[in-house]
Amino acid sequence: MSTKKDNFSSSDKFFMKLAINLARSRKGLTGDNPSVGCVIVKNNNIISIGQTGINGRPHAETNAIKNAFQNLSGAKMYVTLEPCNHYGKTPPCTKTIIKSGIKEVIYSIDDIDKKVKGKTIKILSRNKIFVKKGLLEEEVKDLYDSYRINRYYKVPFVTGKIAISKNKLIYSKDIKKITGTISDKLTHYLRFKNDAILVTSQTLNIDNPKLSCRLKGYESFSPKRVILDSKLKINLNSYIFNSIKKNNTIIFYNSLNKSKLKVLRKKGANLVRSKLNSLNNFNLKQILHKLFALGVRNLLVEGGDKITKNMLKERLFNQFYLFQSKKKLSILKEHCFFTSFNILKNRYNNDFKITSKLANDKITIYKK
Ligand code: AOF
Ligand code: ZN
Repeated sequence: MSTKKDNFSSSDKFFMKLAINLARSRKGLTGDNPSVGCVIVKNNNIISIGQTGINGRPHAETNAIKNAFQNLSGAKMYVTLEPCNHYGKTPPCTKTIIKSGIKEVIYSIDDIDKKVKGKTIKILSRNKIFVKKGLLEEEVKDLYDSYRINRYYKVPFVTGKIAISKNKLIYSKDIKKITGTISDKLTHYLRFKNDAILVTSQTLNIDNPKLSCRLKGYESFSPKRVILDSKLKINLNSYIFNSIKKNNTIIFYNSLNKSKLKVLRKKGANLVRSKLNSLNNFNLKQILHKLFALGVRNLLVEGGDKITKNMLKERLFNQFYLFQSKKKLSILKEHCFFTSFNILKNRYNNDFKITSKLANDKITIYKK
């Protein structure tokens, strides 16, 4: 049945929602390419589904067409993004769709890639395939937030994350954990969904973190480690130093410590010399552009107080996860306060904010 407002039926919405879920579940894992979801329906029954492949290929439509367990002639395809119509690293999906016998395509929004944008309707219509677009646009636009940031600004989509105690501490010596085990799972999920994770050498030397994804079965999706280490202070006994492998660690530095550079190079770290500003800090925007050039599309910053504050001030977070525990930490020991609570609240004052409870912790997601 069609709703008056947008000419799409409730079953159209149902199938597109499924396509959106397929795309969402792979979001962050498709490298350069947007994560697309695709559902193929015949006589109102789902006969196939597809997602963009890990690292971006094959495309969702190709996967769905290949996976179909019935003849596709006369079928209807639902897809979150305009199917591509060009030869990139893979052939055009339009070609595969035309060949398959599918007779109707409903997609949500146009691709922003100039090679593709807006041409698909003409190509498919010319081949007698009926095409409609615009279904669940708002949800799909939100799905492609990182794709837009990547393509328009040539920087990674940046997620910030910090955990604070009831008395707003992010650290107190000898106490490793602030949040509970369920929150940890969310942290590891964020690591799974980002292709790189950034910390400063200060955090690295104090916490000796692993920075890996430790969700069972997803360990191989651990992000690349990015360390901001202007003076090359990284501790050579740290876990991160000892687990450097080719292509898993990028270190930004500004130091002439040749012996340390040699050790790090020998271990396989990707060393990037970068300028400091008058306050002896890196230019964070430059770092983001460099990371993009190195292939990073989704960056998680699990920083300490200073880097978090600087990134907030420069409006570099696209979204921010604040974990608040009910625990109070001791201020009698060496400790560190989170000093950006007000900046965070003010920065996102008029934007999207959602708060939920995870066991004893409160998680607030702020988003532009
Ligand atoms: C689709 N379905 O699942 C995705 C698309 O180099 P290629 O051949 O992989 O093409 C890359 C472009 O394809 C990319 O810039 C984007 O416009 C589109 N992504 N298109 O039909 C998909 N991921
Ligand atoms: Zn395609």
